[in-house]
Amino acid sequence: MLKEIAAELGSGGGTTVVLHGNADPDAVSSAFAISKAFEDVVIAAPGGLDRASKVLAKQLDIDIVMESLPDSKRVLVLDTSGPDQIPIEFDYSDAIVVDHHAKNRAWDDCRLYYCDDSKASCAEIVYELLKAAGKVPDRDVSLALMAGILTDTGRFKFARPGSMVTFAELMQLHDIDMDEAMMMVSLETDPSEKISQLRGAQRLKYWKIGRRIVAISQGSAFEASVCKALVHLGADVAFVGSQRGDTFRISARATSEMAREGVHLGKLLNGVGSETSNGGGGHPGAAGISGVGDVEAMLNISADNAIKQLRELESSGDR
Ligand SMILES: [Mn+2]
Repeated sequence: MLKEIAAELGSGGGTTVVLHGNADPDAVSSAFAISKAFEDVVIAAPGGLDRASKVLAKQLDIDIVMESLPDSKRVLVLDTSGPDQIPIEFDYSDAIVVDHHAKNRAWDDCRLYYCDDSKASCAEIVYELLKAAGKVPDRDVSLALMAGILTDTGRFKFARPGSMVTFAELMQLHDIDMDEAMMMVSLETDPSEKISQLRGAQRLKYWKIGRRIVAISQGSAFEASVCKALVHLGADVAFVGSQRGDTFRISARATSEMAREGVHLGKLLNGVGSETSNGGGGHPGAAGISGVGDVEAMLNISADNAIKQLRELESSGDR
């Protein structure tokens, strides 16, 4: 079907590429590749771009229409799992949809629906589409597609063999180094966020349980980001909280190794929440709790619970 889509895009008359809301680098790079490979293509992101995409679009000079859909002969929807991901009304019965998320019946009525959910990114499919059209991506397009693959695979953490093969081919095509591709997707942290991280480190308290370290800290903002910073510094489990009036908010993070060993911060904070009649929960490695109370007391209760769990893990590991 990619050959058919390539032929259609190459048949003239103009194409509007439509992207999902808060479009990510995978969506933007896929659209950019199409716009360079075929004539008369306009990229529309009616739901705006995310922060990484804004940087990418600026670096590579990608023109994107934000508000309405321009009038074109055909519409190509990229990287969008369903019509509800596009925050404007439009008639998609005549649209071509190319996606890599789980197949969605909501797209059944469109003209052509190509969905390859074995691909980790839309960029990989678009690269195949370019090949089907006999087009070779230029250096900028290659860099963009690499950025798309990097973001959608969580920098290869969730990559599949195909992602690596495509990425390697793109690297070779124009002699692009890994660090240049990485640069495309590394965002500068806001100075105020950096300061919160530094302050968090300054106010840090920690406990050592066997080989593991539990850390807590208090701040006024960016709790989740400070948590991640503390884990980078060496904590295996970190809780960071802030107080606003009589309410508090706590973020928690654990290394993926801790989560694999059985630590579940979501359950832990849920327990802390029911102990103190507050709401807490989340995932094994990332969780949060908020409510009325004293943040310092809540941080200590959370740390106590984590320390207990780690002691249990230690002793079961000894056996
Ligand atoms: Mn994607």
